[in-house]
Order: sequence, then C-alpha cells, then structure tokens
Amino acid sequence: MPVHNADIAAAFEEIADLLEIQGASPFRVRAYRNASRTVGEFGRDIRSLLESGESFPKLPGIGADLAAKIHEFATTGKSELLASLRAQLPATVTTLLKVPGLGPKRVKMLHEALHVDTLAQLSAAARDGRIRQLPGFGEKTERSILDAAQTAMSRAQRFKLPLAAQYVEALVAYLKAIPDVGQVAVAGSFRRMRETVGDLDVVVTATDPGRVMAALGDYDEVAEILSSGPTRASVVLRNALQIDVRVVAQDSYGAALHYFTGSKAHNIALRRLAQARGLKVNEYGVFRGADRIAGATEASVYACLDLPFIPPELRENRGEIEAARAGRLPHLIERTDLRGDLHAHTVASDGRNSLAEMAQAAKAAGLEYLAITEHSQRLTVAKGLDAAALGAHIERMDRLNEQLKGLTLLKGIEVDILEDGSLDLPDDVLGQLDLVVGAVHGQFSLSSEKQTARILRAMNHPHFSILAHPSGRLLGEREAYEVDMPQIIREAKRRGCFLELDARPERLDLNDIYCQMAKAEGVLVSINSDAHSTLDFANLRYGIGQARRGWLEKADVLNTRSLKGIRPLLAATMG
Ligand code: DGT
Ligand code: CA
Ligand code: CA
Repeated sequence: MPVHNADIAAAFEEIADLLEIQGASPFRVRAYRNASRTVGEFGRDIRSLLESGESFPKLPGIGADLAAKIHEFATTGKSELLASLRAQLPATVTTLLKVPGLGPKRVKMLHEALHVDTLAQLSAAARDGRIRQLPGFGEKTERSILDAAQTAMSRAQRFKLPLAAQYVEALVAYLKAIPDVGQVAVAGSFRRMRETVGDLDVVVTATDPGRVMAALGDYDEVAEILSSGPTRASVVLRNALQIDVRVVAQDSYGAALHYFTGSKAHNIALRRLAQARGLKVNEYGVFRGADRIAGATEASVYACLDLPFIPPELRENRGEIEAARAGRLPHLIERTDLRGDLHAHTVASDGRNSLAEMAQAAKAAGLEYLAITEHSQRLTVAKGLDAAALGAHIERMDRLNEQLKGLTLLKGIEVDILEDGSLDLPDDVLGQLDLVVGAVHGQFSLSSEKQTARILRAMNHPHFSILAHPSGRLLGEREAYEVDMPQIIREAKRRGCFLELDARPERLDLNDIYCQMAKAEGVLVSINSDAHSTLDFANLRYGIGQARRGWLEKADVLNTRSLKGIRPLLAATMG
C-alpha cells in the first residue's frame, strides 16, 4: 500500500491523540497536530518526491526530529512511536474522542478510573451511573454521553429491511427526479434481500454525474458526507444509514449493477470463470483484451459466460453458478404464488384488528384463505386463550365464514410448547381445529439437547401442523436458541408436519440456509405473516425474499396450494 500525505497526516493525528490521552506535554501534542496539518496540506506527494530522489522538503514549523519521523512513515508506512503508543493504550480509545463532549482529559480519566476503552463500555458505564461519580462529570453530562455513545455505536449497526426500504424508496424517487438521470437501482445486500443491510448501494445512470453529486449533497435527509468524488459519494442519512452512490454511463449499467449487487463471493467466483475464458469482468463491462463485449445489461454479462440470468437472491456463491451452468437454476417462488396465510392474530389475543378486518385485509392482499391462530392460555402477556375462550372464538369464525365471500378463515391456534414439550391446551380442544401451530415462547436458554427433545416431543403430538418461527431469533435483539435444526427438519419429514418461515422482518425464521435444508429433505415450508394488524400482510414480501434466498420454488411452499389443495394436507397433521 503506497503511503500518501493523507495517511501520514492521519498517523500524526493519532499520535497526537494518544499522547494527549497519556498526558504528554501540550507543546509536544501541538507539534504533532501541526505536523499532521502541514503534511495534509502540502501540495506534493512526499513519498513520490522521496522516491524520485529529491531531498526531504522544507516544511514550515517542522524541525529535524519531526522530519525524520515523517520520512520514516513515508518510506516504510510505519512509525515506531505510533507502534509504541498503541502498545500502551488500546487502539479503540481514540474512537472515544469522536464522542461529542469527550476530550483527551476525560477519555484519560475514563480509561484510568473505569477501564472504559470502547463505545460499548462507555455506554454501559453511563447506563450504570458510574460516570457521574467521576470529578467533573455530572448527571447531565453522563446522560448526553450515553446518547452520543449510542448514536456512535448505531453507525456500526445493521439495519432491518423495512427501515432501509423506507429510506431508500424516498431517495430513489428523489434521484429519479433529477434531469438527465436514467436508471436508479438499489444494489448490494438490499437487492439480494439479505435480512439486514450494512449500507445501501445505489447505481445511477446519468450523462452529467456532477449534477447527481450536487443534488445528493442537497438531499435534506443527508446528515454527513463521508466522501465525494466526480462519480461516487458516500453519505450518512440522519438515521445513521450509510448510502454509497455510483454514477455510471448507460452502457456500463448492467456491469455496474452486477458488480455492486455482489455478493463479493459471487463476483469473485464469476470473475474466475471469466478469466478461464480469457475475459475480464469489472464494474464497467466484460472485456476481451481492450474490447468491451458486454455490460449494458446484467443479462449480457452472464450471457458472455454462457450463463442464464441468476436472480440476485441466489448470488452468494452457494452453488448458484454451478446450477446455472448445468441449467438447473430453481424457478424461485414469487409473492403472487401465495394463496393463503396460516398464522395471524386478532384483538381476541394480542392483535390490533377484528376478525372481519383481518379477513378483509387478507383478501385485499390477494389471499384465498387465512388461518387465525391466537396465542394460548399460558402466554398471559399476549392475552392467550383458554379452552372456553377458544371455543367461543371458533363459533365466531364459523359464523363469519358463512358471510365471507372470496376468503375462508381457517381455525387454528398458536399453542405454546411447554418446557417439557407438551402443548398448552388439551387434545380434545386442539382436535376441533383445522390446524395447530406450535411455538416456543419461553425457556430459550435450555441446552441444545433439551431444547431439541422439547420440540421433537411437541411435533409428535397427535395434533401438530406447523412449527412456528423455529429458531426463535429476533434480529438485533435475541440470538436463536440452541437447537439441532437438521434433526428437527428430518423429524418434520418423518412426522409429516411443516415448518414456518415467519415473514416478520425481525424474525425471518426459518432463515435461508434452513429453508434450503428443508427443501432438500422434502419438508414443505409455510410462509406466514404472523400478522398482528391488517398492515402486516405487507411483510409477506420479506418472507418471499428469504424463501428465494433459500432456493424455494412454488412447490416447496405449503401455502401456495389452493384452499382445496391444502385442506387434506392440514387434515393429515390433525390425527
Ligand atoms: P452489506 O452492505 O454489509 O449489507 O453487504 P453488501 O453485499 O451490500 O456489501 P458492500 O456494501 O460492502 O458492497 C456492495 C457490493 O460491492 C458487494 O456485494 C460486492 C461489491 N464489492 C465490494 N467490495 C468488493 C470487492 O472487494 N471485490 C468484489 N469483487 N466486489 C466487491
Ligand atoms: Ca451494502
Ligand atoms: Ca457499500
């Protein structure tokens, strides 16, 4: 890695920070800060100048000692002083300096008195009320430090899809309205429908890139511009979401879209394939020698390699290139393939809408049937139903079914799987239903053996149709519980029951890998909204995204069956 003036400047800035935190003399600290600025602003590249045999330049305010250190860094990319400072203090402490309100003195005190070296430790100390006890830090300071630390940490956070979608849709509309902008596409992990995104990658075609860059700077959601060049920029929105924008010419659009869609692993594998044929693939096109032979569309990029178009959700280098070569790419499921939804709640438990409202919304979402699956009695926080309440609910559903046109309610329950693997309602009560959805809602920390045995026992119950959100994860909040999922999948096959892909964006559970495993074992997956309001049917699209990442086709998904087709499949699980 060649060293540029900016790298030297950054190293000297870090030296100054670390010296200051250590309590070095202010004169010494200032000397390094000044050197950093001087080098950063110096008009000629110091490394190139030394390489070309010129003598070290005269820099204002920089004596022999500093000049030697600059020389050392410019020629070796290393600094002995910086290395020794980093050995004395953890490198993360300088990130604390970026928190508004924290200068070197305070960082030093936090490091020495509370052993706080990272943002996470900082926010924990603030939350525990340990910071206010230090001299010079009041309760108010502590609170503002907590806020600032959390904002800084959320920078590194991944975003769930709906939040990213909301912001990116507005940005895409804004970019499309710029004169002479052609296409605007969101690439990256968002296009591959990963369950969370680190940042968003937007590809724009335009004849005047400068105009796009200027407009982006004017966008009122932009809180910070991280970098900006003639055809690319990285900005941070007010909600801390980072957006990378690239402007390309129309005839590179397909190649750029392909490159920035990734995944990196897919791109690398594809490039290797191209190399074997004497071709080069990059974000500008496909090249044979100096000739560009494709790049305007993604399909043209694949066609050069004799491959069909590979859907973005499959581009993880998990066998999609081999499948494409062999002509065996799956025909992935689409949202319009769904005929019903087998998991939803109403006001009878913890939902927000009535039976009639949910039925109407399901019909408006293009569905033909909707299973109502309230919680069971043990889940008191969710107003779970006991046997009597469920009986009354069944009657209400029967009555409503007589009036409904174009949509049928299926009668179900989301019954709790108790710690020993028994179900939370008696057999004779469950036996009156069209389907039983079983779910784990507590005792998440059992050993893998116990958790697996618990779930297998529940699945072997005479009435058991679908295992809801099988891993229990809540993205960004709770890890999946420990469980032997391959064994559960095999047992579902043997038992003849189904696994849910819960489409709520914080669940997306089963995940893509386990969907693929279920498909391989021949276990049907049910893509369910787990709706708690009429708006939640919109989440089905995230379930479809995850299912596509898991290679699922229409036939692999239970609720692509018509009502007539699904009835016997459900009945078979009900003993
Ligand atoms: P994210 O943002 O962490 O959710 O994941 P991605 O996949 O969106 O990753 P990102 O934003 O770092 O980069 C966007 C795409 O750009 C990535 O999927 C593939 C491409 N890309 C980035 N870096 C490289 C690289 O070093 N080599 C290759 N071949 N492609 C890269
Ligand atoms: Ca990205
Ligand atoms: Ca990116």
